[in-house]
Amino acid sequence: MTPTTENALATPVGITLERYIKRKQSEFAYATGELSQLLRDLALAGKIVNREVNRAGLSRITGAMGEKNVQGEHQQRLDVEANIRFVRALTNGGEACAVLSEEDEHIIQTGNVFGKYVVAIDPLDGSSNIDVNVSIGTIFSIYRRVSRVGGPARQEDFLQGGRAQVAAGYILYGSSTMLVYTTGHGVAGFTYENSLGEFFLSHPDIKIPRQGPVFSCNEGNWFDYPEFVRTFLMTCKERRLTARYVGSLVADYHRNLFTGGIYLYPPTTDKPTGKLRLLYEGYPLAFIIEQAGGMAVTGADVVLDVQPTTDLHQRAPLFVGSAELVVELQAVAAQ
Ligand code: AHM
Ligand code: MG
Repeated sequence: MTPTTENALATPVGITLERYIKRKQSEFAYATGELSQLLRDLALAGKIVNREVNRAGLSRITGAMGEKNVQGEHQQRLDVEANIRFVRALTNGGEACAVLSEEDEHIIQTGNVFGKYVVAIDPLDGSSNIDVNVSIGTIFSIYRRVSRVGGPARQEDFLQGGRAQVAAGYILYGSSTMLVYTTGHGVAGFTYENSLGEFFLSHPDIKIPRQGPVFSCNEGNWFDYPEFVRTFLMTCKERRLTARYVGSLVADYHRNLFTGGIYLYPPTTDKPTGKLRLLYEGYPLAFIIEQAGGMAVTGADVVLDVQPTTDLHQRAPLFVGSAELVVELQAVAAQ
């Protein structure tokens, strides 16, 4: 074997998600295979949602449902479809005893009372982009339950705080579909191969650059942003950073993860705690970014250190991305 062939075989790039999860199982805090199964279940639902997203224009599943979700936001058909797919996969998989979804006010008990994990999920994020063929995503966060195994899950299982997450990830339905996740040992990215129906490892150890050229926020809210945010954004412009904003959190986050940059969803006059949800948006994306060498804050405070209240759907401001940019923002916020 030539040295090049040998290197190519040693590097795990190109192995399937299945195989990767199996290889990495020993790194999990509780290496019994249950968390591995949970990740497989999420990937399976992700494949199904990917299929629905891909043919959305053809299968009459775009458009509004005419209903509002727990956040008072209009539900899109695909939002509802994605929610059903993920909850079903987690129910059938058997490892999750409960699911907290953006689409449902209350915890969903899966009936798997012996399941040791709970999953908080935004099944399809970026609602305003669903009908217009722009990238959207799924975000998930996994905890080991603290309630008694054998009984129903409880609210406390979901309110352990960001540092208690055992795994977190997202799926980006973009120009290619990717699954990116962490179990606290770095961040790995998998690209979906449509014709084979498999996720393959494409980005084994993702690190975000310490600095970056991009700032991402909805500048239409400028006059509703607090002073510290406007001060920070002015410095970005003075340094000629580039503005990039898709309006789908996963897409904006994913781009900045690779290019370096900062994503901002600040408090606004209307929404004093911001728009994004702490349990299934802020915490998981903060866990991933820290594992990738970046940072996430809510202003002066580090996202993963924020103590949750009792509101499962609580919101928190989010500033996330390259460490140096986030530290700068945090310093301005603390003044
Ligand atoms: P959603 O959960 O209703 O999809 O809202 C979350 C989305 C994020 O994906 C995105 O970053 C943000 O809302 C965009 O909000 P805005 O339109 O206010 O800029
Ligand atoms: Mg959403």
